[in-house]
Amino acid sequence: LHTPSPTTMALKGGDIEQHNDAKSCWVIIHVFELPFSSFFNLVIAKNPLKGKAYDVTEFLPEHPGGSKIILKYAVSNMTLSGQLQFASHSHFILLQGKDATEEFEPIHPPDTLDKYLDKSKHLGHVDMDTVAKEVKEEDPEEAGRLERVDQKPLLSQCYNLLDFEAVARRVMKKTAWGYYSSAADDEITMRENHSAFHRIWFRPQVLVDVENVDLTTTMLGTKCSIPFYVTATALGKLGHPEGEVVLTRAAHTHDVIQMIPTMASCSLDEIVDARRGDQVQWLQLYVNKDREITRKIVQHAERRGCKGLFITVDAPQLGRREKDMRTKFTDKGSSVQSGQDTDTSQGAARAISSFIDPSLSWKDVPWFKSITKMPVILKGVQRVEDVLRAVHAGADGVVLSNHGGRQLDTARSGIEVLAETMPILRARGLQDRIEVFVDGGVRRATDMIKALCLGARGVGIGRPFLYAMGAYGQEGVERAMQLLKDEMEMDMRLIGCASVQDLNPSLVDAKGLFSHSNSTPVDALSHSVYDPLVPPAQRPK
Ligand code: 173
Repeated sequence: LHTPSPTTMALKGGDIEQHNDAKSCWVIIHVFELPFSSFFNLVIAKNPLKGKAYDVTEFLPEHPGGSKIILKYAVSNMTLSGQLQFASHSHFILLQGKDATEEFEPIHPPDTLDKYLDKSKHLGHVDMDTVAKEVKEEDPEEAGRLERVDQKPLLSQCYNLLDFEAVARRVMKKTAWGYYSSAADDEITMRENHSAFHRIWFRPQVLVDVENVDLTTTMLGTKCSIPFYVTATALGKLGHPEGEVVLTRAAHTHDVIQMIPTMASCSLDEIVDARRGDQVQWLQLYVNKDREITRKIVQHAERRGCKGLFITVDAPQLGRREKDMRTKFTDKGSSVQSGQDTDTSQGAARAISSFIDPSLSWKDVPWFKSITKMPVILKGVQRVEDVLRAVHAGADGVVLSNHGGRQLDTARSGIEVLAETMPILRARGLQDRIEVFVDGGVRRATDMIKALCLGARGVGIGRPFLYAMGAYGQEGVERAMQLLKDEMEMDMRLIGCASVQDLNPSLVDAKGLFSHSNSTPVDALSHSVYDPLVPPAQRPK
């Protein structure tokens, strides 16, 4: 078996097939462009795919999803698409066979393999006509889903952000819904995030001239049309074949800021390239155990124009999301490498999160400040003590967040932490030293306004835009944003404020916010497992 020179040889499928075990494993990666607004299966049928082969033998043991899954595809002759990403020891690869596209493309931005796999492992192009075709298995649930897609409500029938969630639940692929909608353990924090807003009541002021209402504000020095930003959410291509760039385009339409996730399906460059005009983006950062990788990501993002660095600090380990675990990426028991476990049991996110450094600590904050001029914001702060620490560590901001309820279940809502934080910052004269953001559970403009009244600069919104994107694409996201603007304009009039600067704590009653004794969500899990005593139909005589 020879190693062909990358430049001169077009490999044949047969060449690759021989390298199908842990001793020598070659894979074929398809690189192809997705035409605008097509779906995977159509795209694959229409576009002749171009293959590139890689030798991933040495990488097998490092693959966060286990080596078995790679070998499975190597053996079954399916093509793989991979991408090395920010994993432990420099990279991870994921695969994309013809029928694995939907499962694996979301996890692998298109530039990763070329970027991170040593050039000597790039074997060259493959003549795809010589590669055996894999017959796609029928997914028994797909027909039903397509029917629901056909029957989904008109976009104009969606009147609020929760409507998109209801539609998305019916029309999204199960893996996408499982991954996006899941949260940690009993999902109590996720529900609390939204219901906490219901424990805040307005104290509107009357007889204020609100003919013209100004919703604009600035966040980290950037002017934007309304005080929310699209927060970072991973794996955008699970919900839409084009992924995060759809959010970029909608954010441009509405002049709102987008936070780019480390774990995007699109590459950072693709998301940056999708920017128009003076549109502003921030970078959300997962810190790699290998700080050189992190430094490269940060400095690359800065060179490409990102205007803020949001370091996620609430995820030294990813929370258990059981819904996601149940709709995990399946490696249906191939046994090509006996003795080596494939850890696909933990759901989409956990399988690919092993690169995150659990040793990240306050000691690291100065280093981040030293490698970038972007403002540094800590995302996922959950108590006032840590807000104060962030100020003293020189952070430019914090996001009071519990990661959409996806990390520590029964952690408090961001809005509650905000109400705890701001009076103390004010008492110490620190309120202008940092910008305070909140995310989690924002579904209505009233939620956003409450956060602003309590002192937030802006709020992050994540899932609702994914649902809007999954259900209706870019138009859906744009409508979701428009609905928030419409709601906010009306709410501002009704509370008696003509501009965002006028929002202040006297306009809300948040006394009940700290009470955790009511509104505990029904513990659905234990309810449905518990079999109550059923009285006999007829009492024995
Ligand atoms: O919440 C998440 O799912 C998340 O943040 C994540 C982290 C690492 C990989 C994928 C997703």
